[in-house]
Amino acid sequence: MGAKDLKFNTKTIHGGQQPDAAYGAVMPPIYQTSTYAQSTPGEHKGYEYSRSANPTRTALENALASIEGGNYGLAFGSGLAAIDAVIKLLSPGDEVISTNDLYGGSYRIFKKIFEKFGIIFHFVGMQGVDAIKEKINVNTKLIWVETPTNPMMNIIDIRAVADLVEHTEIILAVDNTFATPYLQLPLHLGADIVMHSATKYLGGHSDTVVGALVVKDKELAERLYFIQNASGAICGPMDSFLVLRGIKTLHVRMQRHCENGRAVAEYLRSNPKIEKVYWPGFVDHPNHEIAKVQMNDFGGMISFVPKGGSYEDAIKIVERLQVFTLAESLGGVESLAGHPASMTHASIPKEEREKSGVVDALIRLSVGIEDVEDLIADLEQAID
Ligand code: P1T
Repeated sequence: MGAKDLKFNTKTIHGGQQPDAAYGAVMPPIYQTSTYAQSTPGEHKGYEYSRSANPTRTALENALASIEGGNYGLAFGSGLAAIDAVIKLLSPGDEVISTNDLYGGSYRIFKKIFEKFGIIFHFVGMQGVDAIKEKINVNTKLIWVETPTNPMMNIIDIRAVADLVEHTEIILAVDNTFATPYLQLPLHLGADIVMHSATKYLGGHSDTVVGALVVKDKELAERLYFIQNASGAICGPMDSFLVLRGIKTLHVRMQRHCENGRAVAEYLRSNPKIEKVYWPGFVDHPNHEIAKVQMNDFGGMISFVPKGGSYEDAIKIVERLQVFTLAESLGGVESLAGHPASMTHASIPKEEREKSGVVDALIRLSVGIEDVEDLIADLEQAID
Protein backbone atom coordinates (compact mmCIF):
# COMPACT_ATOMS: atom_id res chain seq x y z
CA MET A 1 0.00 0.00 0.00
CA GLY A 2 1.56 3.32 -1.06
CA ALA A 3 1.79 6.14 1.49
CA LYS A 4 -0.54 8.20 -0.71
CA ASP A 5 -3.32 5.61 -0.26
CA LEU A 6 -3.31 5.82 3.53
CA LYS A 7 -6.23 7.46 5.28
CA PHE A 8 -5.65 10.63 7.30
CA ASN A 9 -5.37 9.16 10.81
CA THR A 10 -2.85 6.61 9.59
CA LYS A 11 -0.88 9.29 7.77
CA THR A 12 -0.47 11.38 10.93
CA ILE A 13 1.36 8.44 12.49
CA HIS A 14 3.13 6.79 9.56
CA GLY A 15 3.08 9.27 6.66
CA GLY A 16 6.58 9.67 5.19
CA GLN A 17 8.11 7.78 8.14
CA GLN A 18 10.44 4.80 8.27
CA PRO A 19 12.35 3.27 11.17
CA ASP A 20 15.76 4.93 11.39
CA ALA A 21 18.35 3.22 9.19
CA ALA A 22 21.04 2.93 11.90
CA TYR A 23 19.29 0.97 14.69
CA GLY A 24 15.65 0.82 13.66
CA ALA A 25 14.58 3.55 16.10
CA VAL A 26 10.83 3.97 15.61
CA MET A 27 11.03 7.70 16.26
CA PRO A 28 13.74 9.48 14.29
CA PRO A 29 16.69 10.35 16.52
CA ILE A 30 17.29 14.04 17.20
CA TYR A 31 20.31 14.46 14.94
CA GLN A 32 21.81 17.30 16.91
CA THR A 33 24.65 17.92 14.52
CA SER A 34 25.64 20.79 12.28
CA THR A 35 27.71 18.74 9.85
CA TYR A 36 28.39 15.23 8.46
CA ALA A 37 31.60 13.38 7.69
CA GLN A 38 32.57 13.02 4.03
CA SER A 39 34.84 10.21 2.78
CA THR A 40 36.17 12.37 -0.03
CA PRO A 41 34.97 15.90 -0.92
CA GLY A 42 31.35 15.71 -2.05
CA GLU A 43 30.89 12.06 -1.01
CA HIS A 44 28.55 11.62 1.92
CA LYS A 45 25.44 9.75 3.06
CA GLY A 46 22.92 12.29 1.83
CA TYR A 47 23.62 15.05 4.33
CA GLU A 48 26.46 17.58 4.33
CA TYR A 49 25.40 20.57 6.46
CA SER A 50 22.30 20.98 8.66
CA ARG A 51 21.14 24.29 7.17
CA SER A 52 20.75 22.44 3.86
CA ALA A 53 19.21 19.31 5.38
CA ASN A 54 19.07 17.36 8.61
CA PRO A 55 17.59 13.84 8.98
CA THR A 56 15.22 14.81 11.83
CA ARG A 57 13.97 17.78 9.80
CA THR A 58 13.60 15.54 6.74
CA ALA A 59 11.39 13.20 8.79
CA LEU A 60 9.18 16.16 9.78
CA GLU A 61 9.12 17.55 6.24
CA ASN A 62 8.02 14.16 4.89
CA ALA A 63 5.28 13.95 7.53
CA LEU A 64 4.08 17.47 6.65
CA ALA A 65 3.92 16.63 2.95
CA SER A 66 1.99 13.46 3.72
CA ILE A 67 -0.69 14.94 5.98
CA GLU A 68 -1.30 17.93 3.67
CA GLY A 69 -1.56 15.72 0.57
CA GLY A 70 1.47 17.39 -1.05
CA ASN A 71 4.75 16.12 -2.43
CA TYR A 72 7.27 18.37 -0.70
CA GLY A 73 7.43 19.75 2.85
CA LEU A 74 9.74 22.45 4.20
CA ALA A 75 10.17 23.20 7.89
CA PHE A 76 11.23 26.64 9.13
CA GLY A 77 12.21 28.25 12.42
CA SER A 78 8.76 29.85 12.80
CA GLY A 79 5.52 30.42 10.92
CA LEU A 80 6.75 33.88 10.02
CA ALA A 81 9.99 32.45 8.62
CA ALA A 82 7.83 30.25 6.36
CA ILE A 83 5.84 33.32 5.22
CA ASP A 84 9.11 35.19 4.68
CA ALA A 85 10.27 32.43 2.30
CA VAL A 86 7.04 32.63 0.27
CA ILE A 87 7.30 36.39 -0.20
CA LYS A 88 10.94 35.98 -1.27
CA LEU A 89 9.62 34.23 -4.38
CA LEU A 90 8.62 37.75 -5.51
CA SER A 91 10.49 40.73 -6.97
CA PRO A 92 10.09 44.48 -6.58
CA GLY A 93 6.96 45.69 -8.38
CA ASP A 94 5.10 42.41 -7.82
CA GLU A 95 1.71 42.66 -6.16
CA VAL A 96 0.10 40.49 -3.50
CA ILE A 97 -3.59 40.31 -2.65
CA SER A 98 -4.10 39.31 0.96
CA THR A 99 -7.14 38.88 3.13
CA ASN A 100 -7.75 41.96 5.31
CA ASP A 101 -8.44 39.87 8.41
CA LEU A 102 -5.33 37.90 9.29
CA TYR A 103 -2.73 37.29 11.97
CA GLY A 104 -1.18 40.63 12.96
CA GLY A 105 2.36 39.31 12.47
CA SER A 106 1.58 38.34 8.86
CA TYR A 107 0.27 41.86 8.25
CA ARG A 108 3.39 43.27 9.91
CA ILE A 109 5.90 41.31 7.80
CA PHE A 110 4.02 42.29 4.63
CA LYS A 111 3.74 45.98 5.46
CA LYS A 112 6.81 46.70 7.55
CA ILE A 113 9.40 44.39 5.97
CA PHE A 114 8.49 43.64 2.36
CA GLU A 115 6.76 46.83 1.30
CA LYS A 116 10.06 48.69 1.57
CA PHE A 117 11.55 46.24 -0.94
CA GLY A 118 8.96 47.35 -3.49
CA ILE A 119 6.38 44.59 -3.11
CA ILE A 120 2.84 45.94 -3.11
CA PHE A 121 0.19 44.47 -0.81
CA HIS A 122 -3.57 44.87 -1.16
CA PHE A 123 -5.76 43.84 1.77
CA VAL A 124 -9.32 42.96 0.82
CA GLY A 125 -12.32 41.17 2.30
CA MET A 126 -12.25 37.73 0.67
CA GLN A 127 -15.76 36.53 1.55
CA GLY A 128 -16.61 36.89 -2.14
CA VAL A 129 -14.14 36.64 -5.02
CA ASP A 130 -15.21 39.96 -6.58
CA ALA A 131 -12.99 42.03 -4.30
CA ILE A 132 -10.03 39.85 -5.31
CA LYS A 133 -10.92 40.04 -9.01
CA GLU A 134 -10.96 43.82 -8.84
CA LYS A 135 -7.35 43.96 -7.61
CA ILE A 136 -5.85 41.44 -10.06
CA ASN A 137 -3.59 42.95 -12.72
CA VAL A 138 -0.50 41.88 -14.69
CA ASN A 139 1.72 42.44 -11.66
CA THR A 140 -0.29 40.20 -9.35
CA LYS A 141 1.92 37.26 -8.40
CA LEU A 142 0.49 35.92 -5.16
CA ILE A 143 -2.83 35.60 -3.36
CA TRP A 144 -2.55 35.12 0.40
CA VAL A 145 -5.51 33.43 2.05
CA GLU A 146 -5.93 32.66 5.74
CA THR A 147 -9.01 30.60 6.61
CA PRO A 148 -10.51 30.53 9.18
CA THR A 149 -9.14 34.02 9.68
CA ASN A 150 -7.38 35.09 12.85
CA PRO A 151 -9.23 36.30 14.91
CA MET A 152 -12.61 36.91 13.20
CA MET A 153 -13.23 33.30 12.07
CA ASN A 154 -14.26 34.32 8.56
CA ILE A 155 -14.16 31.51 6.05
CA ILE A 156 -12.70 32.02 2.59
CA ASP A 157 -13.78 29.73 -0.24
CA ILE A 158 -10.40 28.25 -1.28
CA ARG A 159 -11.77 26.50 -4.36
CA ALA A 160 -13.41 29.69 -5.62
CA VAL A 161 -10.13 31.61 -5.27
CA ALA A 162 -8.23 28.72 -6.92
CA ASP A 163 -10.68 28.78 -9.85
CA LEU A 164 -10.08 32.51 -10.24
CA VAL A 165 -6.31 32.04 -10.74
CA GLU A 166 -6.37 28.62 -12.39
CA HIS A 167 -5.00 29.50 -15.82
CA THR A 168 -2.69 32.24 -14.60
CA GLU A 169 0.82 32.35 -13.12
CA ILE A 170 -0.59 33.67 -9.85
CA ILE A 171 0.40 31.54 -6.87
CA LEU A 172 -2.31 30.79 -4.32
CA ALA A 173 -0.99 30.33 -0.76
CA VAL A 174 -3.21 29.30 2.14
CA ASP A 175 -2.34 29.70 5.81
CA ASN A 176 -3.87 26.52 7.23
CA THR A 177 -2.84 27.15 10.85
CA PHE A 178 -6.35 27.40 12.35
CA ALA A 179 -7.91 24.52 10.41
CA THR A 180 -5.00 22.03 10.13
CA PRO A 181 -5.17 19.26 7.54
CA TYR A 182 -7.54 17.38 9.87
CA LEU A 183 -10.21 19.91 8.92
CA GLN A 184 -9.25 21.08 5.44
CA LEU A 185 -6.78 20.28 2.65
CA PRO A 186 -6.03 23.44 0.66
CA LEU A 187 -3.84 21.64 -1.91
CA HIS A 188 -6.82 19.41 -2.78
CA LEU A 189 -8.93 22.54 -3.19
CA GLY A 190 -6.52 24.02 -5.73
CA ALA A 191 -3.99 25.96 -3.63
CA ASP A 192 -0.31 25.92 -4.66
CA ILE A 193 1.23 26.41 -1.21
CA VAL A 194 0.00 25.47 2.26
CA MET A 195 1.58 27.35 5.13
CA HIS A 196 1.49 26.59 8.87
CA SER A 197 2.50 28.08 12.09
CA ALA A 198 3.32 24.55 13.29
CA THR A 199 3.79 26.20 16.68
CA LYS A 200 0.03 25.76 17.03
CA TYR A 201 -2.07 22.63 16.41
CA LEU A 202 0.59 20.61 14.56
CA GLY A 203 3.02 20.86 17.48
CA GLY A 204 0.02 20.89 19.79
CA HIS A 205 1.79 21.25 23.15
CA SER A 206 2.92 24.90 23.30
CA ASP A 207 6.52 23.80 23.55
CA THR A 208 8.11 24.96 20.29
CA VAL A 209 7.99 27.59 17.55
CA VAL A 210 8.06 26.13 14.02
CA GLY A 211 6.78 26.99 10.55
CA ALA A 212 5.96 24.85 7.54
CA LEU A 213 5.26 24.97 3.82
CA VAL A 214 3.89 22.15 1.70
CA VAL A 215 3.58 22.13 -2.09
CA LYS A 216 2.79 19.65 -4.85
CA ASP A 217 4.81 21.18 -7.67
CA LYS A 218 8.48 20.19 -7.98
CA GLU A 219 9.66 23.44 -9.52
CA LEU A 220 7.96 25.53 -6.83
CA ALA A 221 9.43 23.24 -4.15
CA GLU A 222 12.91 23.75 -5.61
CA ARG A 223 12.51 27.53 -5.59
CA LEU A 224 11.36 27.45 -1.96
CA TYR A 225 14.11 25.03 -0.96
CA PHE A 226 16.65 27.39 -2.52
CA ILE A 227 15.27 30.25 -0.40
CA GLN A 228 15.16 28.09 2.73
CA ASN A 229 18.81 27.13 2.33
CA ALA A 230 20.01 30.52 1.09
CA SER A 231 18.19 32.56 3.76
CA GLY A 232 18.69 29.94 6.45
CA ALA A 233 15.58 30.23 8.64
CA ILE A 234 15.43 26.48 9.20
CA CYS A 235 13.80 24.43 11.92
CA GLY A 236 16.28 22.79 14.29
CA PRO A 237 16.38 19.04 14.99
CA MET A 238 14.86 19.21 18.50
CA ASP A 239 11.97 21.34 17.26
CA SER A 240 11.50 19.04 14.27
CA PHE A 241 11.21 16.11 16.67
CA LEU A 242 8.65 17.90 18.85
CA VAL A 243 6.38 18.77 15.92
CA LEU A 244 6.71 15.29 14.50
CA ARG A 245 5.61 13.89 17.86
CA GLY A 246 2.74 16.38 17.94
CA ILE A 247 1.51 15.40 14.48
CA LYS A 248 1.12 11.79 15.62
CA THR A 249 -1.82 12.77 17.83
CA LEU A 250 -3.18 15.59 15.67
CA HIS A 251 -6.35 13.73 14.73
CA VAL A 252 -7.37 12.77 18.27
CA ARG A 253 -6.58 16.22 19.63
CA MET A 254 -8.46 17.96 16.83
CA GLN A 255 -11.51 15.80 17.39
CA ARG A 256 -11.64 16.94 21.02
CA HIS A 257 -10.81 20.57 20.15
CA CYS A 258 -13.83 20.54 17.81
CA GLU A 259 -16.16 18.94 20.38
CA ASN A 260 -15.09 21.33 23.12
CA GLY A 261 -15.15 24.28 20.70
CA ARG A 262 -18.76 23.56 19.82
CA ALA A 263 -19.81 23.31 23.48
CA VAL A 264 -18.02 26.54 24.43
CA ALA A 265 -19.39 28.44 21.41
CA GLU A 266 -22.94 27.33 22.22
CA TYR A 267 -22.52 28.22 25.88
CA LEU A 268 -21.22 31.72 25.04
CA ARG A 269 -24.09 32.28 22.65
CA SER A 270 -26.60 31.31 25.33
CA ASN A 271 -25.06 33.75 27.84
CA PRO A 272 -27.11 37.01 27.88
CA LYS A 273 -23.98 38.95 28.86
CA ILE A 274 -22.35 38.15 25.53
CA GLU A 275 -23.03 40.39 22.52
CA LYS A 276 -21.54 38.38 19.69
CA VAL A 277 -19.82 35.04 19.21
CA TYR A 278 -17.71 34.30 16.13
CA TRP A 279 -17.50 30.57 15.30
CA PRO A 280 -18.03 29.11 11.81
CA GLY A 281 -20.12 26.19 13.10
CA PHE A 282 -23.16 28.38 13.77
CA VAL A 283 -25.71 27.91 10.97
CA ASP A 284 -26.15 31.69 10.81
CA HIS A 285 -22.41 32.38 10.53
CA PRO A 286 -22.20 34.28 7.22
CA ASN A 287 -19.79 31.72 5.72
CA HIS A 288 -21.23 28.59 7.35
CA GLU A 289 -22.18 26.98 4.04
CA ILE A 290 -18.63 27.27 2.69
CA ALA A 291 -17.23 26.03 6.00
CA LYS A 292 -19.52 22.99 5.79
CA VAL A 293 -18.24 22.14 2.32
CA GLN A 294 -14.53 22.80 2.72
CA MET A 295 -14.01 21.77 6.35
CA ASN A 296 -14.70 18.48 8.12
CA ASP A 297 -15.68 20.24 11.35
CA PHE A 298 -15.40 23.76 12.75
CA GLY A 299 -12.39 23.76 15.05
CA GLY A 300 -11.68 25.05 18.52
CA MET A 301 -11.05 28.74 17.85
CA ILE A 302 -13.75 31.19 18.97
CA SER A 303 -13.89 34.95 19.35
CA PHE A 304 -16.51 36.89 21.29
CA VAL A 305 -17.48 40.36 22.46
CA PRO A 306 -19.14 40.96 25.87
CA LYS A 307 -22.34 43.02 25.82
CA GLY A 308 -21.73 46.78 25.93
CA GLY A 309 -18.11 45.74 26.08
CA SER A 310 -15.22 48.12 26.40
CA TYR A 311 -11.49 47.56 26.37
CA GLU A 312 -11.58 47.45 30.20
CA ASP A 313 -14.40 44.85 30.29
CA ALA A 314 -12.46 42.56 28.01
CA ILE A 315 -9.30 42.95 30.08
CA LYS A 316 -11.24 42.19 33.29
CA ILE A 317 -12.64 38.98 31.82
CA VAL A 318 -9.31 37.66 30.57
CA GLU A 319 -7.62 38.53 33.88
CA ARG A 320 -10.23 36.58 35.88
CA LEU A 321 -9.90 33.35 33.90
CA GLN A 322 -8.28 30.54 35.86
CA VAL A 323 -8.39 27.42 33.71
CA PHE A 324 -7.88 29.36 30.50
CA THR A 325 -4.42 30.93 30.49
CA LEU A 326 -4.09 34.49 29.25
CA ALA A 327 -1.40 34.12 26.61
CA GLU A 328 -0.44 34.65 22.98
CA SER A 329 -0.64 31.61 20.72
CA LEU A 330 -3.20 28.87 20.24
CA GLY A 331 -3.65 25.25 19.28
CA GLY A 332 -2.07 23.61 22.33
CA VAL A 333 -3.75 21.03 24.54
CA GLU A 334 -4.38 23.73 27.17
CA SER A 335 -7.05 26.40 26.72
CA LEU A 336 -5.76 29.91 26.08
CA ALA A 337 -7.47 33.28 26.01
CA GLY A 338 -6.15 36.33 24.22
CA HIS A 339 -7.02 39.96 23.71
CA PRO A 340 -6.23 40.59 20.01
CA ALA A 341 -6.34 44.41 20.17
CA SER A 342 -3.49 44.55 22.70
CA MET A 343 -1.76 41.26 21.93
CA THR A 344 -1.72 39.33 18.63
CA HIS A 345 -3.11 42.17 16.49
CA ALA A 346 -1.56 45.20 18.20
CA SER A 347 0.73 45.70 15.17
CA ILE A 348 -2.28 46.52 12.97
CA PRO A 349 -3.37 50.19 13.16
CA LYS A 350 -6.60 50.56 15.18
CA GLU A 351 -8.72 51.87 12.29
CA GLU A 352 -7.47 49.03 10.02
CA ARG A 353 -8.20 46.29 12.56
CA GLU A 354 -11.60 47.72 13.53
CA LYS A 355 -12.63 47.64 9.86
CA SER A 356 -12.41 43.86 9.97
CA GLY A 357 -14.13 43.62 13.38
CA VAL A 358 -11.13 43.43 15.72
CA VAL A 359 -12.63 45.83 18.24
CA ASP A 360 -11.13 46.65 21.63
CA ALA A 361 -13.58 44.37 23.46
CA LEU A 362 -12.91 41.27 21.34
CA ILE A 363 -11.63 38.21 23.20
CA ARG A 364 -10.19 35.18 21.41
CA LEU A 365 -10.27 31.67 22.82
CA SER A 366 -8.22 28.67 21.83
CA VAL A 367 -10.35 25.93 23.34
CA GLY A 368 -8.13 23.11 24.62
CA ILE A 369 -8.86 19.46 25.30
CA GLU A 370 -9.63 19.65 29.03
CA ASP A 371 -13.03 18.63 30.45
CA VAL A 372 -15.36 21.09 28.82
CA GLU A 373 -17.46 21.53 31.99
CA ASP A 374 -14.41 23.09 33.67
CA LEU A 375 -13.88 25.41 30.71
CA ILE A 376 -17.48 26.58 30.73
CA ALA A 377 -17.48 27.08 34.52
CA ASP A 378 -14.31 29.15 34.20
CA LEU A 379 -15.85 31.38 31.52
CA GLU A 380 -19.04 31.67 33.57
CA GLN A 381 -17.22 32.99 36.66
CA ALA A 382 -15.02 35.34 34.62
CA ILE A 383 -17.95 36.84 32.67
CA ASP A 384 -20.16 37.16 35.78
O1 P1T B 1 4.30 32.51 15.60
P1 P1T B 1 4.74 31.88 14.34
O2 P1T B 1 5.03 30.42 14.44
O3 P1T B 1 5.84 32.63 13.66
O4 P1T B 1 3.48 31.92 13.32
C1 P1T B 1 2.91 33.11 12.86
C2 P1T B 1 1.45 32.88 12.52
C3 P1T B 1 1.08 32.70 11.21
N1 P1T B 1 -0.22 32.50 10.86
C4 P1T B 1 -1.18 32.44 11.78
C5 P1T B 1 -2.59 32.22 11.37
C6 P1T B 1 -0.88 32.60 13.14
O5 P1T B 1 -1.87 32.53 14.02
C7 P1T B 1 0.47 32.83 13.52
C8 P1T B 1 0.86 33.06 14.94
N2 P1T B 1 -0.21 33.44 15.76
C9 P1T B 1 -0.15 33.72 17.08
C10 P1T B 1 0.98 33.71 17.79
C11 P1T B 1 -1.44 34.07 17.70
O6 P1T B 1 -1.55 34.06 18.94
O7 P1T B 1 -2.38 34.33 16.94
